Amino acid sequence: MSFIRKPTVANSRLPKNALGLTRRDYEGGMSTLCAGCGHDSITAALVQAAWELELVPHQVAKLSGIGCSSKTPAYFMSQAHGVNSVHGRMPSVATGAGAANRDLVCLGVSGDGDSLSIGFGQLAHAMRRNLNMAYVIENNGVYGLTKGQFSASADVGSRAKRGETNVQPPIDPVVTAIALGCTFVARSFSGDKQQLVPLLKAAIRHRGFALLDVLSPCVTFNDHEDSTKSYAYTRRYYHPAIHADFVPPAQDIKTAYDHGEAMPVELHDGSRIVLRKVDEGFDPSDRARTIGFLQDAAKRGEVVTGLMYIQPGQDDLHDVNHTVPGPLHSQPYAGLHPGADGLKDLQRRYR
Ligand SMILES: Cc1ncc(C[n+]2csc(CCOP(=O)(O)OP(=O)(O)O)c2C)c(N)n1
Ligand code: SF4
Repeated sequence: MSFIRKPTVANSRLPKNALGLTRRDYEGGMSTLCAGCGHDSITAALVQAAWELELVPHQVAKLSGIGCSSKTPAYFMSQAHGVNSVHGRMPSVATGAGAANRDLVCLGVSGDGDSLSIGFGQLAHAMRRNLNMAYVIENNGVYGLTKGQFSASADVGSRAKRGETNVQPPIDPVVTAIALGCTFVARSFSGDKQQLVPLLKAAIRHRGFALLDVLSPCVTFNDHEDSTKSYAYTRRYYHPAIHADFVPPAQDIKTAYDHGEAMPVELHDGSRIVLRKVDEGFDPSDRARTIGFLQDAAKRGEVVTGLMYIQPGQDDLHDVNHTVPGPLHSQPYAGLHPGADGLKDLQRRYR
């Protein structure tokens, strides 16, 4: 993983969170991505979200596959655990980490190529199992690292930098995730930190699988006028369907949703995501209507953003499988093996 270590310049005036950590403590190495790449803005939002959530660095696992986007974990929370896995295989690595240590905050960052092409099957099964993780797709419509081929999220008619036109219909990760039963589905834009940070915080606090699709323009291969994943296109057709505020449990929650058409959704730790609907009738708890709403908007070429679907309180992978409470490393040794007699019994059953 290529990164340059950041010089440590101490600034005692930086505000500290309840753990005594500053924002700098949530940063990682210097980015080696192209200047202006949307992925770097998402890194900045991740740093802010992690600092504000007071995440304990050694209790966080950052996971990714392969691609420019999958380099992101090197650029934030350098004190956390990090696995840059194989192309498209991050969900199974995350499943192993999450199954072995249920106390870990699993944070996946990947690309549209990594997630929707080679890794599509893995992603679908992680959602189906309601693995407790936040999964961010840094969606630029191309394979950035391998120099700009169309990915599975490129729109029909979208043109590559060299002029060829994409003819394959795209996979929309948001519609797909809602249809697959994912319990938290949101979309945002790398250039909208105000919307992205609360969505990231809610995704991390959601128990179960949280998918966050973030439009993240590739300035080198896909930021020209024929691209529907460029900064100009996204800014023009950007359509927030919902505004989201994240309210941690310690705050006076009531004042945050006193006015207007607001819908507070309580997450398992008592924090809330307060949703203000921009679109009349949009309800992020109505799966079928949300899919119809998104498909109509897609026909108009709109990029709809916000929390698209949420179903809190569902059983996650541990609840469904009745796993032991606590991480495996804290289990008494005797409970981790069957003992000599138990092993003989087991062998007898296979004879
Ligand atoms: C098994 C395998 N196939 C192909 C590659 C080559 N490869 C590396 S990154 C990548 C695409 C990454 O695209 P995306 O996930 O969209 O990320 P981006 O670089 O655009 O952020 C490909 C095809 C690989 N590393 N491994
Ligand atoms: S090639 Fe594209 S995706 Fe990769 S770092 Fe450069 S701008 Fe970002």
